[in-house]
Amino acid sequence: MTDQEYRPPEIWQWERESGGRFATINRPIAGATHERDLPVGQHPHQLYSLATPNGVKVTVLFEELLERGIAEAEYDAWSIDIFEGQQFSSGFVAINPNSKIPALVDHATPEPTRVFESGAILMYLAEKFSAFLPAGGAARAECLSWLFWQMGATPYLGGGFGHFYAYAPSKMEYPIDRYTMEVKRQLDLLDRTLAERPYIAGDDYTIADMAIWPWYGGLVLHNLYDAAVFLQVESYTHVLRWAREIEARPAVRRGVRVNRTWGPEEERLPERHGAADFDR
Ligand SMILES: N[C@@H](CCC(=O)N[C@@H](CS)C(=O)NCC(=O)O)C(=O)O
Repeated sequence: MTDQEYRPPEIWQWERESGGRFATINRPIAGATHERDLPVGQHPHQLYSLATPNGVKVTVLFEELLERGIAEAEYDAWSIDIFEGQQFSSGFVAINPNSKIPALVDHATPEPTRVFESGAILMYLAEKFSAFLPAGGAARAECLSWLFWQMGATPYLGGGFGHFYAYAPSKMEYPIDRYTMEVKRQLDLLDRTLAERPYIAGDDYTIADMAIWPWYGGLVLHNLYDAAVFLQVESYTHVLRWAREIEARPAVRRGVRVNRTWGPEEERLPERHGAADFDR
């Protein structure tokens, strides 16, 4: 039977051998699979993450805060191997019941505060340190609008386009067409916006840029999903300009390395516990 001829059964059954890159970690049930506590370091902020685009958003913000001289933003970053199922440990599920990186625990509060969902973490830290998020009015509304745009839009890029174009065990025209259309619309939206302003929410670099850059910067600069030619990313010139400028920031160059467990040895930093770790 080809994919086009698939007829869903009356009741869906969990087919463990369904194939695809995420077949080993995808499950239809939430909750922990095994007992294991998380390590805790010395800094107020304990981050449990991986250098995927969603993880990089947060490590870039931490490094930007430190770059501004905000020493209270020091953090320990522990890597969670999502392909080994570490997001399903009892310790991780206790801080993120949704079992996805990134997750943060702030030990500087009277009781430890857990924060999950990258957008919530960016907002929590930006509010805590009054940085990279305008204090009020239209500027704050614009920044949060784009932050939440990223959280809602990018699943069409990652879970939709990336999954069917790059990861699915067989290529199907219908979903690839549907998600390519949407991703190109998103890139055009960003391009038109960045034609009129230096940063996504206006004149200032904010957590909206930090949320959007790892995904759409990855597409236009680093051939994410091996799709640069397919999507003709070179045509989005304003996105390219913005992405290159952000990538050149020292804090961003550090942030992308944190919790990176793959790629060239000199770009990896599986755990980060202090500024000196980058020199090793
Ligand atoms: N909306 C979430 C998405 C996080 C997410 O999808 N994380 C992925 C890695 S980029 C993950 O942990 N996947 C593991 C899994 O699905 O089991 C956020 O922005 O924090």
